[in-house]
Amino acid sequence: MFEKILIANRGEIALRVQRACRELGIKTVAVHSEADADAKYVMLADESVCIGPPPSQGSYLNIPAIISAAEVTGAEAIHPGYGFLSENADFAERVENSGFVFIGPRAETIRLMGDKISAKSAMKAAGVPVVPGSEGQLPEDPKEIKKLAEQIGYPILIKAAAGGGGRGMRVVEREEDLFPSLDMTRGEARTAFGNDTVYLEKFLGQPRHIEIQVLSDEHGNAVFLGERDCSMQRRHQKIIEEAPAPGITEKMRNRIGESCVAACKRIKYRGAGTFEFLYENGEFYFIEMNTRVQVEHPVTELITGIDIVQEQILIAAGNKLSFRQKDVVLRGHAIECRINAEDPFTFVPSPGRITQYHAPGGPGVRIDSHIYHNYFVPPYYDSLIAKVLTHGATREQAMARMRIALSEMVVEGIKTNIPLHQQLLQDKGFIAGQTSIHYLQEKLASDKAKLS
Ligand code: MV4
Repeated sequence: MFEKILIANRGEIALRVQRACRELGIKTVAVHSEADADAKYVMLADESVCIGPPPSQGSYLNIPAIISAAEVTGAEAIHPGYGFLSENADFAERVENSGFVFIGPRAETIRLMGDKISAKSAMKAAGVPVVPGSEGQLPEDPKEIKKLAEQIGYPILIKAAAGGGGRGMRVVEREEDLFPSLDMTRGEARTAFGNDTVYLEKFLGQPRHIEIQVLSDEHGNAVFLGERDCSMQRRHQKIIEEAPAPGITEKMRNRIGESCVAACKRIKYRGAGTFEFLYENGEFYFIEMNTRVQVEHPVTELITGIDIVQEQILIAAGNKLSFRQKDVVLRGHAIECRINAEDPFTFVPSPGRITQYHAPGGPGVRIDSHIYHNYFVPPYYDSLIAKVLTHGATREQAMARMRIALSEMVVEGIKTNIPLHQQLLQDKGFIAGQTSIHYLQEKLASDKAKLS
């Protein structure tokens, strides 16, 4: 097992990874920007290294500074958390070439999944159901492209191969818009990603976003840990996640989960991973795979009792998974509310000093947060300040516990989206379950219309 791990991240996930290390008896190195010098996870780490100025480009994205920090502290492995360098194949490669273990998949796997066309074909070949569309790159001949679009059937969605997470997409409703839209999407992709490769998919109008969590070791063992429903989002920022996904039967779960496990084995996946699906009319369609730990991983931890971050570390150290699929039992229901430092209805970021902080507690409540009384939320990074999670025997109990937790939570000095969460926990559609990815946007628009 490793003796010392460097955590190449900040905020709540830096603290989360640190706690996993501590439980495994591993020493931790925090790296931080000048803006995070007084952060809780920096104080609590065994060692800390300042790696650069506040903007991420010079610090949390500064590969040489992070590798130097690992060298001077004698860390053996690097945990990238989520965001920042977590899905950067070049970083993973440089970490390993410098003699450290990257806690995540091999660089080549990250690269495979970073290209959405190659990710999709790998998954399709492994028997994972994918969204119907162009297979591989588009043909050169415009007539062929037109024919392909017709076969897929309008509306279609043009996606950039280097996109993902909602960047580089365009819906095409009618054939006459096909080529202008292709030109625009290619141009934007070239500017944004330096890669203008695009592909086509059938556009799904009202899908839900359901994802499967997997763990896969270097000895050919893989398991799935059920699914999460992440449909409650705005502009590709998830705000509430839950597990299990409402309305998904055990039979459907096992079928899709087993296909993900088969894919892990086929590509020799290493570590924790998430298969993202769109779910519509009773069918799952793969869209992307995330090769990192995700923000919402704790909802899965609450219903499985498995510590996903500890498992990532154990797998990276070369261990075999200590349990099998039959040992994975889903218990009850879990919900996560992402608490952001932002205006609850305009979504404008609200950094600044927290002048009062009281965390909720009680049965079935978990708080993952790095904030504290008098903490200054810096303006340079994303606005997530806490994840409030509740677990209950049923979805109703988890929701009731969430209402109580939100009512107990006090964050003053900055604005937060707690009032939005409180509204959503009273919302008939959300309470009924199975809402689509467009639900929140539509609710916000209709609430606004009612006000005027
Ligand atoms: C789609 C789609 C509809 N049809 N693909 C957006 C993020 C990226 N991960 C994939 N995305 C979508 N792909 C087809 N064929 C709708 C979305 C989408 C979406 C997906 C998941 C979560 C939120 C979303 C919000 C808008 C659009």
